Amino acid sequence: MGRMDLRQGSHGIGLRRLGTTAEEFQQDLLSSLYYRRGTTVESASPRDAYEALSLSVRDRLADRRARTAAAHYASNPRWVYYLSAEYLLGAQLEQNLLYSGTGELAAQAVKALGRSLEELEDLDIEPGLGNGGLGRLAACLVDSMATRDIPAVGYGIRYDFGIFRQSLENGAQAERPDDWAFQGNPWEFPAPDDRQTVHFYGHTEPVAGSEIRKRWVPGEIVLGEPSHMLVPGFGTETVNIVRLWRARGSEASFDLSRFSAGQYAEAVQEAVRAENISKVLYPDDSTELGRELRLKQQYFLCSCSLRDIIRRFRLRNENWDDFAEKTVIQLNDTHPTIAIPELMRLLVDEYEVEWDRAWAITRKTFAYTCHTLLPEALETWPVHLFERLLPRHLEIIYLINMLFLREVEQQFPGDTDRLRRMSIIGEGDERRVRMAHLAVVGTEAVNGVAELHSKLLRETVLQDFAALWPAKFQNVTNGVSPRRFIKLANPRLSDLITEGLGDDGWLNDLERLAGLEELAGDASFAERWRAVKRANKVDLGAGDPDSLTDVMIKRFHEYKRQQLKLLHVVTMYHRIRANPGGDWIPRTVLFAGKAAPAYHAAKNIIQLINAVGATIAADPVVAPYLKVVFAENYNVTLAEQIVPAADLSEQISLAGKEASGTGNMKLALNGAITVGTLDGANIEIRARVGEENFFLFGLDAFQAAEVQIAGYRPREHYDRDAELKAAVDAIAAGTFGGVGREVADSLLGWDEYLTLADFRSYLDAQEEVERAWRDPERWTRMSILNAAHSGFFSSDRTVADYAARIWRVAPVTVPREP
Ligand code: OX2
Repeated sequence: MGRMDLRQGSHGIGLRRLGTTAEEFQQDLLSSLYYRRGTTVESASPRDAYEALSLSVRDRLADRRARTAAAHYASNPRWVYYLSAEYLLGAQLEQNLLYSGTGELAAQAVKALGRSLEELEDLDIEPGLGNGGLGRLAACLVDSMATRDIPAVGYGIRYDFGIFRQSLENGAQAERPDDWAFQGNPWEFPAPDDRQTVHFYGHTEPVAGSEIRKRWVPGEIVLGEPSHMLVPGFGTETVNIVRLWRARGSEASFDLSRFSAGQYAEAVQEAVRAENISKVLYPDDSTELGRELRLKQQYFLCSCSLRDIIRRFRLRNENWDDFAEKTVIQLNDTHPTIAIPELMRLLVDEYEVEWDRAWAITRKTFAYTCHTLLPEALETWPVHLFERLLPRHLEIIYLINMLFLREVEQQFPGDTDRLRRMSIIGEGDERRVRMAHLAVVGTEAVNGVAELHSKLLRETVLQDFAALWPAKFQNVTNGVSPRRFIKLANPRLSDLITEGLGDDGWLNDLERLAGLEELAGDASFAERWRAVKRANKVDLGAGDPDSLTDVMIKRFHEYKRQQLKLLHVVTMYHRIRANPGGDWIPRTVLFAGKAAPAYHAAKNIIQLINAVGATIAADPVVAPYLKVVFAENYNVTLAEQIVPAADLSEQISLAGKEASGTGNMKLALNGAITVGTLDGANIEIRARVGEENFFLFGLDAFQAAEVQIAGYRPREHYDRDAELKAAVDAIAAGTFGGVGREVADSLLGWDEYLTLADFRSYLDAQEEVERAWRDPERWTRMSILNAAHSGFFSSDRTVADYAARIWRVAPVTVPREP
């Protein structure tokens, strides 16, 4: 009661204004140190100083957060709820200093504590609650939603352990747990009052007087406790939140009598089982138990979030018919798809809404973003697993499927093959629930993440659905946050751009980078552009700053083809050895990325890269020209260091496999030139920066499919191309170490992603790269034009697209401080 009034400020109690001078900030910092850390200037540890600073910065955003909540409450707007199993938010301190405009004040204030800002920033550990592009996209989108004043909440899981920490042991990937919040997380607000109860297992019972409604008698009850992190907008007052759920055992899960009897492990076993749900990001799913835990996580996220969404809806609304008007729930890939039957269950079983009405509401509420075309990435769950874990949801899915297939049958009478293809239940050796089908059936809009990807979704994987509902399918090309990936990552370039364009308005209106085009021909501007790149390379320290810095930074996966880059490196090595006096261009080839712990082939490639790198480093003939660096533990923070220093951006996936890519955008924005295939968003990058400013090679998606259909024989390429043969032979012979044989066998045996087919074309493109590099004026011009024409790839544009075409939401302006 009081809570609501306070938010509206009707009690007339205003917040004490936080100061804007260095002295006032210093006062706040001291209060944080004394009152919230309970220590003193004399005895403060670096950690104390970091926490006190973070809390003081957080306060400045919390202020705006309170005003945002009040404005949202008052306007009862249509909300966007983003459901995602992953968020890669990146380090928070640097971001929040920027977004709260307190960087200068903070730098001065920490000096008074005898500390430097840089030193404290090093203590700011990023929450690694995601794997790769999908998780970082979620973070960029919430950033841009706040920047565009869209009322939004991002929902996710607060994993105790994020993505593993990667290190190299004898060149091979080793994994250690990422206990990211071990020392606490000053950016998080716990909200135990908003905890939710989640059910698992058990059985269902009929409800007297209803044929449809059921009562679910659960076999396990778990609590979901939320905490939230602030998501400030840039250049605006809005501060949204990301709300993360953590699993806990209920009070009843601790067995006191067993504890008293000395059975300590047994006494807590139920609580441990509950807490395991949010223990790790993507537990290994190579076992049945692992798969069950993943589905449990997914349901946990969806059940908690939906109840929270409904709670929020009911603060200002009563009629269920308004629900879809006030709510749009975006599913980030199939992981949260179980939210669809869960909303049906809540409406039908708990709120007694009639089935057809509930289904109409549900379908209108959800939208689904698909991020892949790889069949193995489209999730399916065994029916028997569902039956055991979520018995009521399986019943609901069956009913949804039956009604859906009836709809198909009406459109395409007698087409049983089509019914079989489209069914939500796949009939094979084992019956499985196809989550992507459920996601298409239960949503109002489905989108891919780049033009080509969306087209291939319509024409291949989801072809039957596109025939049934053509208007449902859309494209929304991905984007990245220019704040994080230029302003924070590359302050030198930001300053130069701001100077060149006259002001920093480009930071939330990125198309304004086009103004750099004029400056591309200005010799002194170009000179400074080059100097920025060089200084960034010196900072990175990966290799000679005058060498061509060639970067491939992304998850390790065979479709992304790090092995193709490796074949190129081995070929350069052979060439230099054969002609040591040649006019070679010095290159630093930098790899970074993690392989899934159970993905043996990808781990082999990592190991081989390091073996090749070591051989080259030890070779006095080759080492002056070629260096291979593997940067360990790739994460957002490391990306922010590498991206500004890159000259060449490797985007060399087999065409038709990379849904979009977003690293490609970050690198182009920072003036790296792409060598790439016609895949994902590369196509759109090339169209914008101009084909003369992009090094294209390889088969296109159509040709790649044709090659596969005609029966691909990698050996034909190997037999025909002496340099390719030499590279593969050297790898196979163990010239660089033990795992070479396995990698070579896979390349010659089946080469699923046509590495050998694209090899020669890739080498030709690399020659073009070297021709351009030999002409520094030309290279710098290309680099400037890449940045100038990458404005489209701001996630602000992506969010504007979603808002206009899928969400149909309007911004809500948050008033400034009175
Ligand atoms: C990734 C895609 O592989 C990548 O191409 C895309 O840029 C990114 O999502 C953001 O859309 N898991 N991660 C992805 O897809 C899946 C599935």
